[in-house]
Amino acid sequence: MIDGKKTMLSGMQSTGMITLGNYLGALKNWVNLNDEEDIKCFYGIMDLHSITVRQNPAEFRKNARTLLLLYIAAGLDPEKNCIFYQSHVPAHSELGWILDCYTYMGEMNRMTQFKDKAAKHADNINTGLFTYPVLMAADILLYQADLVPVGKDQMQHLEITRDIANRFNGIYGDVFTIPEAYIGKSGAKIMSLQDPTKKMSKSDENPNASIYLLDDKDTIMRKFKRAVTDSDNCIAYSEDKPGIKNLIDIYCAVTKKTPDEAVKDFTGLGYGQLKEIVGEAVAEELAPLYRRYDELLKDKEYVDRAIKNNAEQASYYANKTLRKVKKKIGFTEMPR
Ligand code: AQP
Repeated sequence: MIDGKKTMLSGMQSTGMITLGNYLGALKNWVNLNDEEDIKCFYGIMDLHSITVRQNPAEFRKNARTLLLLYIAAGLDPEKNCIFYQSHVPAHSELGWILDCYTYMGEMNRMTQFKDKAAKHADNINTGLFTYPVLMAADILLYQADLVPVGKDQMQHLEITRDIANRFNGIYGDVFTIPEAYIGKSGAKIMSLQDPTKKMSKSDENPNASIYLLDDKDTIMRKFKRAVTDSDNCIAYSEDKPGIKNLIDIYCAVTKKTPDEAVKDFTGLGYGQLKEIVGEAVAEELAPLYRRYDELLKDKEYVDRAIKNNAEQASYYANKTLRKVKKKIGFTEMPR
């Protein structure tokens, strides 16, 4: 709790240009929270997490800035929300290390995301990738978050955060708030346009697999036109038709219709027309975001001021928790 409000923390890694999946599955839900007066929201650019995979320095810096601008362009007001770069708040790394010492190897060994990512990056299975959930626990616990919006894929990480926090509280008393999962209004999971059995991911090497938030309308339409479907040309919402189901899910997330209503809209149409309608709906949804992003790009002073103010605000809350943790453990305070 901060100032009598519940606290919520979320974020994204700056590992590439964010996709329609990140937007519909996370960012759009965060924007909806703008109206919840009784929740104090922290949104991180999770750049420390991003280096578990090797990044090109110039691109990495650019991706992080673009991600921040897109948070704001999508509607997160930096006056009302605390939007910060994780690396601007050293308390994340510091608490991450401390919590490493309160986490067991066996617990990390069970994390399925580690297994998936290790398989994907077999040439770089670093210890950061292994202890990633501990840093995530530090992110959440530093802000005494009551709520964490999570998709199914992140549930295991929230569980481990709760376990670590309970263990620490068990030894030292009530230090950390135990966070709960926050299930947003739409939990759409968007799949790759080229392989609808795989989720759409910003680090996918095939650019046709994802719609990026800054794609122009022609590119959006072209990517939807090429989307992989099946050959029976019958529009139905079914697990057996993952390509078509994905297009309908995207359409529903954008138009707020239910799958049944959507299927009715598409009665009598072929796949080509379906792809065109979904493409149009997505292009229309993203157009204002693109315009706002362009304005922000020209207003460096405003953005830089927001970054600085919010980093200071995040540091204030994070350091408060970190001081408490260090005191409880028994670290010696530096003489004033
Ligand atoms: N395809 C998706 N559909 C719905 N939601 C999604 N999210 C990610 N992909 C989809 C949600 O977006 C947020 C950002 O998560 P992240 O950047 O921390 O990492 P991620 O989940 O690993 O996202 P990516 O795009 O797949 O990144 P890379 O390619 O770097 O691994 C989370 O809330 C996530 O649920």
